[in-house]
Amino acid sequence: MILIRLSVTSPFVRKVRIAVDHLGLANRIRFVPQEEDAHDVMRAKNPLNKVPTAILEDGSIVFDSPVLLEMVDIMAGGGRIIPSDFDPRMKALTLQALADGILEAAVLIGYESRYREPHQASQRWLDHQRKKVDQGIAFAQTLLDDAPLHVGHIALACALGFVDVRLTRDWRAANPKLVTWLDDFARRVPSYEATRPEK
Ligand SMILES: N[C@@H](CCC(=O)N[C@@H](CS)C(=O)NCC(=O)O)C(=O)O
Repeated sequence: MILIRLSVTSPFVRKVRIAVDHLGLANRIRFVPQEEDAHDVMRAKNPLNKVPTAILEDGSIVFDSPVLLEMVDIMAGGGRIIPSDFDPRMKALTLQALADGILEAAVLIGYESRYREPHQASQRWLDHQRKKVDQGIAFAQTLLDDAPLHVGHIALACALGFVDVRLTRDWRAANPKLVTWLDDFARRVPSYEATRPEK
């Protein structure tokens, strides 16, 4: 059994939870709840100290979320959520990279107040990261496709969900196509609602 430390608030872990559910791999991967790893021993296996990190059956460590999505895709036979052909593969991976970039910026905005004293907070730095979030979301709207569910879709849905919960930034008014897309995603992928973190 492969172990992954569960964090109900991490959008990067959410990506993996959705992929595992979609690919029917719940019997091969266990998300370990925080109570079973109160001292964060599993996270510490990753020298970057980040989740998601997986511990394989032989004890080896695999991270980060794009790599784990590749891992579960291969476990499910390959070509399931990462298309095999060049064009659709590049599109899916680029959308995933964009969504992950939005997430990294959003996470850094949160860390500004978590890890720095209020008087140290830099408005210039926060604006720099917010610009990435806003520009990233606007660009994502131009990359939408009708392809079967892939890693780009999963990452984008998790990024928008995280912006809603953590930044309370109104991306909807300027991006109506994305609103429709996300509603449709939530309908098609039941694990999206099931993994929604509380505000
Ligand atoms: N690029 C990584 C990002 C993972 C990440 O930033 N996870 C956050 C939680 S949402 C974390 O563990 N942060 C702790 C830290 O940065 O020290 C991925 O895609 O998995």
